[in-house]
Amino acid sequence: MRLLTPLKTLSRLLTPTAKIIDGKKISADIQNGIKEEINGWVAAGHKRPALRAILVGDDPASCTYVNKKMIASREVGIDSDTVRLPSTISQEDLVKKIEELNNDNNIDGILIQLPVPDHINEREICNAVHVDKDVDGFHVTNIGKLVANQDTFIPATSLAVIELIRIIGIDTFGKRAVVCGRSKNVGLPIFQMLHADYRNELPGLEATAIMCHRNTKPEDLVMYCQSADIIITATGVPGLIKPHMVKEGACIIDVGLTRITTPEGKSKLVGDADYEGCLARAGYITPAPGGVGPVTVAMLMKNTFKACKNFDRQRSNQK
Ligand code: BQF
Repeated sequence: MRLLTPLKTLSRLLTPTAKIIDGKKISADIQNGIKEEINGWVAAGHKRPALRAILVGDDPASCTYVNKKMIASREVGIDSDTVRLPSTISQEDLVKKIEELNNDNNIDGILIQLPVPDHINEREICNAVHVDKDVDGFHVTNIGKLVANQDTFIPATSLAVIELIRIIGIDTFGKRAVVCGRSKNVGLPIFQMLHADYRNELPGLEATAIMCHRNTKPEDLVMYCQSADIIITATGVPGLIKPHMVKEGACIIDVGLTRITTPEGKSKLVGDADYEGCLARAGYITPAPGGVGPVTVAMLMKNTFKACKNFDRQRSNQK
């Protein structure tokens, strides 16, 4: 028996056991579904959904993300374009540009690629987007609706996390879920959806949710993670989630994406979890990249089509 236990441990360490969640494949399947729906929608004589992204400056990561959104739009049949503005643009001129798009009846969805330059007030910019065109769900009214369990545009990253949990088939009712990271656009909406009551206009996942953040004591983070059935991490701290913090069979959803330089001097993107190590402990794990990211883009497509259908309903109610 003395020999068996370390051998078991050793074999667990050497043998990856987690099921790897293929975000690219899941995203492609979702987008194919949306594409079919939009085809039917347009064939039935409705207006094709239209999305505009506003990109301020030329941050390489932001450019990459906007491009991914444009490619996805083209694939699903959403008319899309990027409004590129100089990083020196004033707050006032940026608001004017947003209002132009707000007043354009052909446009259903507007997003401002974040982050914006330091001299721009991000909160004001998010609130400048028409509530019904706010496909990112960052307008203060839409955040309020989310917290009040009302139907709204749920931020795409949180929708992606919820959708992945549903597709994997993880039961959340009364289960322990730990969210690492408390950003307003990612950690907070995920936390909100996880703990909310399912008997609502916006059904929640009924988990016992715990929110950890930069001031959570390291030993508390370990304790909460060890107790968790689901760990959702969105901190941008590579290696934050280590194998000893993961309950055997737990589900890890890794939202982190950080560009690092490897010891060999190569640049690459990594998530928050010690991926190789956690493979041997977790039951399910999303790789980063290739996990939550692609599904996030698919959820933006879903939100844009939703905005389009909402406007269509508004127009027919006015008739
Ligand atoms: C993939 C984002 C931080 C800050 C601002 C596919 C995306 C990313 C990765 C993507 C992200 C992250 C987006 C992969 C949008 C997700 O293959 O793994 C797609 O486009 N994302 C963003 O718009 O702004 C961010 C992360």
